[in-house]
Amino acid sequence: MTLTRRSFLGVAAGAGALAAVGVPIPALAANKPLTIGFSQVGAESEWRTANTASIKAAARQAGVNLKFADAQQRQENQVKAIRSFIAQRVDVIAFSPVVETGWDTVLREAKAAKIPVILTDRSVKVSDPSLYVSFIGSDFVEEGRRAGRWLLEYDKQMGGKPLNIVELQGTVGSAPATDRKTGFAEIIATNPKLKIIRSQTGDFTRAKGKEVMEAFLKSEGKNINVLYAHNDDMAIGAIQAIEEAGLKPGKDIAIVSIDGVRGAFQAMVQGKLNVTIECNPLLGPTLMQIAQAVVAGKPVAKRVTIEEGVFPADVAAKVLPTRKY
Ligand code: GYE
Repeated sequence: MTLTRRSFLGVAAGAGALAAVGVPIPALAANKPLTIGFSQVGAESEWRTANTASIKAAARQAGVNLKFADAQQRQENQVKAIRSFIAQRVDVIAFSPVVETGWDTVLREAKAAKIPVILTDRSVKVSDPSLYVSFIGSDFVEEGRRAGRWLLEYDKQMGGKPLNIVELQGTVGSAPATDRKTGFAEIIATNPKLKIIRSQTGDFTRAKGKEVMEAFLKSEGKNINVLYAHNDDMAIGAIQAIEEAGLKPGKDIAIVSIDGVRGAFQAMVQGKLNVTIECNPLLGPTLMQIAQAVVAGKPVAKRVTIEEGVFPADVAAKVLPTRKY
């Protein structure tokens, strides 16, 4: 079942989906505060900082006892954190998986311990979908498509000329990197004049975005017309590299990126970034609602998606004061 965040509440109040999930959940003793163990990816981006703040604030507000672990972008740290949550017998385990594969064993351990698992932000590829009860997060393929559609329009405005694109990918093996690449490629394939000439990971960080963009500029120089960055932080790092190479970001090289963080809006106001595709990190309140529903034995949606927009540079100054992250 696919739901938007707005429609989620109605469904949580409905009846009977827990049986479909297949994990028998022990009832919580009345008045005992809910304990959630949360394993976060790391602190690699502005998006992630906002996501962590949202989860911590929502837990406080809901009176949830949150055990928070930062994995520093390493899967092995997440596996350790999940095992430790199992040993501590938390009520719910939630995590944002660094990469998509390699989770079957540890999630089977959680299931054997009868601890429900909720995925936030990023998805996993597992052989048995009953290993998690719900996945709350954005549609990353659609975000990639939105970036691609923006570029088709930009190309029209440029008179339909051929455009050479360089791509800064997110973390290798992560759902947002794989899906944002796929969605973008699907759309630009409809215009043979749009070509990706270089594509490499910048691991979702500013420092690596800058470093990889420097390498692209060294080998391709003025051949580059467009940068597609899988997140705003890498775009912001790349902007610095472009300026240091004596070129104008947003003009000599058009830049499209994803997230919609404050730093991206500031770059757009300065004319250095052309568009950001929104990816909403404020998942905390929804996570708390789903976790509470699960332990109360109420039905929850297997998939909760988030509604998001596209913000081109010409609306940036107006929208910036209203941004919450
Ligand atoms: O786009 C990026 C972060 O998983 C959606 O992770 C998230 C991505 C986000 O590092 O900035």
